[in-house]
Amino acid sequence: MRLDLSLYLITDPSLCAEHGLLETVVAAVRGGVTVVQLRDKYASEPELVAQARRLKTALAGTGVPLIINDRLEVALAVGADGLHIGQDDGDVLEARQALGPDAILGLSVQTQEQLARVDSSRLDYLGLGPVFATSSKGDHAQPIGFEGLATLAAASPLPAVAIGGLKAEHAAAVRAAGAQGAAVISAICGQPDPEAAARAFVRQ
Ligand code: TZP
Ligand code: MG
Repeated sequence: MRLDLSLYLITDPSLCAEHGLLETVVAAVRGGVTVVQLRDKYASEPELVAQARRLKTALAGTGVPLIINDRLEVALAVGADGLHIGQDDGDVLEARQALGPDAILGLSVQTQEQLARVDSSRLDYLGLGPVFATSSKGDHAQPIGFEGLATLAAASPLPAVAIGGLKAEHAAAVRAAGAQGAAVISAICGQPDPEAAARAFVRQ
């Protein structure tokens, strides 16, 4: 499965609750989402495994990969397409060895120093940001703006998605800064019409 990072949806349990997690994801994929990441900081392993299984079934045949945030054991239990980890979420080498060579493995990068340490032979993509401050992640790092994004993207050894406070109107600026696409929560989850919200990015 070729990795298309152009519109990367990250789920949030409360923001996606309005229409239901599954319904939100299915609608967003109809609207043009190309990657789905299941992210829930507080769900128990059995809860997350059950959610991941439902999403995996819903995404089967769409060509849209299911990536699990942080929880290697969940990704392994459900045979997810991939895993996304942050700087403090464990070791890239260990994750790669556990997942095998074919899984998608992504890493969040906020600074040049982190970028310089990236083990590109074991990763498939990077998440760069936050571009803007956002209430969707309480403990996010200092926003880097489009200038910081462009600097990181230019130095990135891997394809990258931009993240943090991005809306459909930013899609062109994200690409101009050198990222393959935008990773978003609130611009799609919790919107009155998640399908239309996704489509608005694709049209830009
Ligand atoms: N990592 C950096 S910012 C962020 C994450 C998970 C949240 C992005 O959410 P939103 O609503 O698209 O700003
Ligand atoms: Mg994390």
